[in-house]
Amino acid sequence: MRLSSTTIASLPRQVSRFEYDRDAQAVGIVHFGIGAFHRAHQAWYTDRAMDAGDRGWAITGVSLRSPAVASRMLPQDCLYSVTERSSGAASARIVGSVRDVLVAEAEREALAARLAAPGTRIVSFTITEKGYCRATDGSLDHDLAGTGTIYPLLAEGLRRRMAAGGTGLTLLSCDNLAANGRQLARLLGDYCERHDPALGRWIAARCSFPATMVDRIVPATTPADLAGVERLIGLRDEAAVLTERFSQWVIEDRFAAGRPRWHEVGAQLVDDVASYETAKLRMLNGAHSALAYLGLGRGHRFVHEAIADAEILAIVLRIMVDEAAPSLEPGPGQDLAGYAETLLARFANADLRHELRQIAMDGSQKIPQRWLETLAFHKARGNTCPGLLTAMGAWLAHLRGDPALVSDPFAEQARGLWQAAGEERFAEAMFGAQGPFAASCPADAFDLRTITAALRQIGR
Ligand code: CS2
Repeated sequence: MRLSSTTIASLPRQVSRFEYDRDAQAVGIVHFGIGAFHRAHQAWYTDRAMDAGDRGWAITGVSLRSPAVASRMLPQDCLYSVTERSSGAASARIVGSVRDVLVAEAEREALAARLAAPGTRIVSFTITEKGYCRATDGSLDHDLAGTGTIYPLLAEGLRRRMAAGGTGLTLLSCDNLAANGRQLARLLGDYCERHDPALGRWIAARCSFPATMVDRIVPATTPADLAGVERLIGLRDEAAVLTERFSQWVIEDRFAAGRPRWHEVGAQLVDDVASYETAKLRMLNGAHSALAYLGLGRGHRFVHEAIADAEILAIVLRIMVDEAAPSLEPGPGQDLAGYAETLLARFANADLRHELRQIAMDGSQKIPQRWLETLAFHKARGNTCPGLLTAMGAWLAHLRGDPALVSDPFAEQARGLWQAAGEERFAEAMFGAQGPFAASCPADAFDLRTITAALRQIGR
């Protein structure tokens, strides 16, 4: 039997669930990118905030590309379970905050109407790094920012809102970009500048773009996971997500038209998220990408296997503790040594079965904020970063390897650079002063030699 609003009553008592009247909740949030991460994170916080007494923050989820999530969620009345797994134990909660799912291109009209609706007060995003359509220097790539991306869809809906004399709203980026709120404001501003400057002015005057740091490890759900959830909850849930117990959400408290009481269910509302965001990007995500490329290079499949490999552990510790942490300015009460310890324990969670391939995806979009900013910091002070340089070599080995295993919008260009430059000069072609990443951090001769040595060793 499938999970739905009819069958929910038959769930075993140990499966926790919301108690609010779901049908009575108005939609307050439109969320772009209704994938596993959003379902295990922001939608889960919003569900618990409504359960704690807040009202009227139901979510319209938007799929930008495939109708797959809609076809999993709609037959279940958009109900789904979040299962937390650690130390062999699993506990599930049914989440009721998602009201409906729209498939963007097929339902443009409904989406524009929802964005313009007076009840919509927050538009949030988990569209991955590449969803923002940035060129390697970080500017908006106008050729990419067309049909199928957030830009024309937002412009259409917000234009309608503006024309109807509607209020401004909050645009909340929940992706792993440095200063994600500011970047979204800038990129959307650039888009409007070209296509509709009056709308750009309306957005700048009426809307806000708080920065956020989001954190929860959410591996892609597998068929075996779905079978496990079915055993746990007694119902088939095609939209189930599995995650760790840990979860963190730090949000800049600058909302144009109100927000759910997320702070009552564990989110931290602060004046400035920068210190949390940078620590997370450089330490957690930086270590993750290193684990992915070093781990795959050494034949591992999962994060917990890679972190148990002593050689990889040594490099990851170096990156987190000796390279990333000293590049950060901790905020009040932020303990970076403790943070590194917690991260190691989270990476070691074997119940998560987090595939390295999932993290290895889209490296070109991730590496500038995860690695190159740390490298640039140390370079300015005359320090070297052997851990990061080794990881960069591992990334090059990955890009040069079996094309079927490389998923990255930059893959073809990287392959072209590799074919033209050969092993000896591939590092220079990528990270040297003329390379595509020069704006983030041009590597010097020492760096290039170290990266090349790592590439040689890993590629053997
Ligand atoms: C990972 C992140 O796939 C990746 O690149 O590094 O998705 C990571 O699991 C999350 O940011 C954790 O909060």
